Amino acid sequence: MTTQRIDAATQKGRIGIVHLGLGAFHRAHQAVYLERYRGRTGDGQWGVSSANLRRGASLVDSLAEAGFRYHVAEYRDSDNVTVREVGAIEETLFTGQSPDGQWGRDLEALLARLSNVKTRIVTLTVTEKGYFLNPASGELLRDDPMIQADIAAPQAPRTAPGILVEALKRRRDAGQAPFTVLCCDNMPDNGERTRQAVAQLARVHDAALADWILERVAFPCSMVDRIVPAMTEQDFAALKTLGVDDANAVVCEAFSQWVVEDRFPEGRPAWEEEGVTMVADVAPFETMKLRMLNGSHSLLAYLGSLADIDTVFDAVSNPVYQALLSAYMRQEAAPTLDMPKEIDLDAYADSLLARFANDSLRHKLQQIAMDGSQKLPQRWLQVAEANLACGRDTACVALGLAGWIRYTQGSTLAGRAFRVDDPMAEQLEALHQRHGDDACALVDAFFGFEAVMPQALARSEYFKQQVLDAYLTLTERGVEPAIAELAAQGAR
Ligand code: NAI
Ligand code: CS2
Repeated sequence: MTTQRIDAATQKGRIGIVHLGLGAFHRAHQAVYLERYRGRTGDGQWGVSSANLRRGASLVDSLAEAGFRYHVAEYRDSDNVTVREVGAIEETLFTGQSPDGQWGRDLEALLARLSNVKTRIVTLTVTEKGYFLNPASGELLRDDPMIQADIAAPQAPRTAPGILVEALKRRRDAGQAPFTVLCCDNMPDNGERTRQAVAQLARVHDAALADWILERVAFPCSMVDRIVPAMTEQDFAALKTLGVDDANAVVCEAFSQWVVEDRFPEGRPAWEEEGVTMVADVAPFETMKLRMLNGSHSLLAYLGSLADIDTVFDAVSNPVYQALLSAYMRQEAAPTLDMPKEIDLDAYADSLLARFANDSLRHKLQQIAMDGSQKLPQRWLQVAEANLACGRDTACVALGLAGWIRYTQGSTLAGRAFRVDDPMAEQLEALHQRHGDDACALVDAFFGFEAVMPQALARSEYFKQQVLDAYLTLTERGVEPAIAELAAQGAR
């Protein structure tokens, strides 16, 4: 085992960035870029205040107790790891619901930090569901209880959009310039979606504020990429063998990529000096990654879970699944992409298969399967829509969608039950309750689920039949025969 140790930069600085969503990815991606930047330049103006708005008070408090320093183990493979101590986070706050039922323990501290003119950038990793947008229409979910609470009490916001509205209101009322909002979640056009969520919520009470936000606040888009699985007991044990006993540590792959739309009117760190790609238009990179990497991840997540497979590594170690990913990436995802000529999508597909085969990451399929209703439109459904419009193949997405439909029943093919972790889990369960014993009616009901299914796909009788055929093969014969059937069709 080759281990490189890198200590955190010594000096603390001034907070210039607030992050919403203190999760594993933030600690392994944005904070690492800032740590490297600060260690190399000594530039102390971009310290981070990180807040958790939901579950996660324990991490907030344990990081504070550790002086806000933690470790990131970047695995090239199981024999080569870099252990980096990160100190870029200089404050942690919790605004979610405490055990006593109260909300907003540190809300005023967060709003004060956001209102401080030294805060010039706000970044977010609150998961795709944290923006409270209808996945198909992009409209704010105004009937969601959390959004309803923010509408009822805008000065005591609970959601990310609500916090941004109140903070921007305070900045405008004080005659101050706004901060730049940089979304780092896996959504297409993520900056614009964040902008829409914030402006739509602001408009409920204050149209002038909504207009000010639309005119004055920059919401650049970004594509983010680093595989950062949720920590397991084995991960912590492996770190201890490296001499790292840190409850706040995260494990990830060595690969990291960040493509950012360069629109920061209030200034930003010189991220490009740390390998971040600053561009005018992120869309091609974002679409490529969401469809090729994340679309492949979701194929493994639902089909592998139904077959009781535990991790990404376990799944791609099976040639049947590897062949499915290769077919999906090269024959269905890649043809829908419009990339700069220097981008080799075949080589990109090969690189993704190699990353998925990293034997040191225990990336649970169940984690990737979470929130499918929020993920599948940009990962698969837009791929199928584009291919149908051009008469190209849609068999892989059809099989994946059949797998997701069966997955939302909440059990593997062998009958092992699990909880479906999705903000729309209740509506999805109701479809199974109503149609579960009639595959045709069930698939029809999912095609009528407008919150997820785009109209153009919902109207395609050909695609619906393809999904039904895949569903019947899957449920009657199993996952690998269904994949084999798809391969056989492709060979015909
Ligand atoms: P995590 O579970 O460690 O952290 C999730 C964070 O989101 C937590 O801070 C949680 O409190 C917050 N959150 C969840 N629901 C929320 C809501 N409704 N409102 C506000 N905050 C909410 O997950 P992780 O690994 O940090 O991933 C978070 C996001 O980062 C992903 O959803 C994805 O968009 C992005 N990402 C993750 C990658 C990974 O490999 N883990 C890679 C690339 C992007
Ligand atoms: C994964 C992503 O959980 C999931 O949905 O597909 O978090 C994936 O690990 C990252 O996008 C990789 O950059």
